[in-house]
Amino acid sequence: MAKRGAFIVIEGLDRSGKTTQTGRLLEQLEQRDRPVQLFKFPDRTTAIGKMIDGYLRSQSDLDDRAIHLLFSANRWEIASTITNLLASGTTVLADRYAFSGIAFSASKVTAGLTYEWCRSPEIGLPAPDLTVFLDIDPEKARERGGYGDERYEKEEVQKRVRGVFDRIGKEMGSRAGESESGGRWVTVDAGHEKDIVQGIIWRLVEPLMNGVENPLMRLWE
Ligand code: NYM
Repeated sequence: MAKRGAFIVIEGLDRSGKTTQTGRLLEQLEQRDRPVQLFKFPDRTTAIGKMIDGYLRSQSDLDDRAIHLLFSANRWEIASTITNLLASGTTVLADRYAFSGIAFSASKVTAGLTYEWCRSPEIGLPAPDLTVFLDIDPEKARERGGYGDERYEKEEVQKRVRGVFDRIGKEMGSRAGESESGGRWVTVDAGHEKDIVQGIIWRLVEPLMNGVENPLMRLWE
């Protein structure tokens, strides 16, 4: 039977170099024979994505639970496309995913959303085979030219977000780096030079390039 495509997620704190690294990885993947498709979350082009975009730019205000569910719905509206692409042998690369959804919402101090509540709407999404988390000390990230103007782009928020990502990583990695239904989670120090980070990511991704034999799992199911 033909192997399915691999599902690779790149997560990271703001200013961790995530966009640069995702772009470089996409280029490397495109040089291979296998088809590859990139998804970026939030996908700001859909109707839901436009609401998210307005919220992130502070053009609109939304209830903390409502925006959390919109971020999640923005993944669910693409979930079946991802599943079908993987089945047809396409490698799928995602710039952020459910883990950002949990980390950013659970970090909102005044909202009081629990980790479990934030995770709940993400349960059942297609599970990545590999998640690379680009970790950077928020102080170092700030020195890289400052945060932008969008919501959450502040050092104290990033510190809390980093704490939640750490929790997710520990939970995912609790079975010797291979969680039952969440795939492999690898934290990479994004404080290194760009080329070094790129090399580390490629070594993790390359073994998945010939496709994956095991069936696609669903997150936390
Ligand atoms: N973000 C992203 C969330 O709060 N929840 C989510 O589910 C996702 C996918 O949106 N600061 C936040 C993290 C970022 C912001 O992401 C936009 P980007 O990668 O800067 O476009």
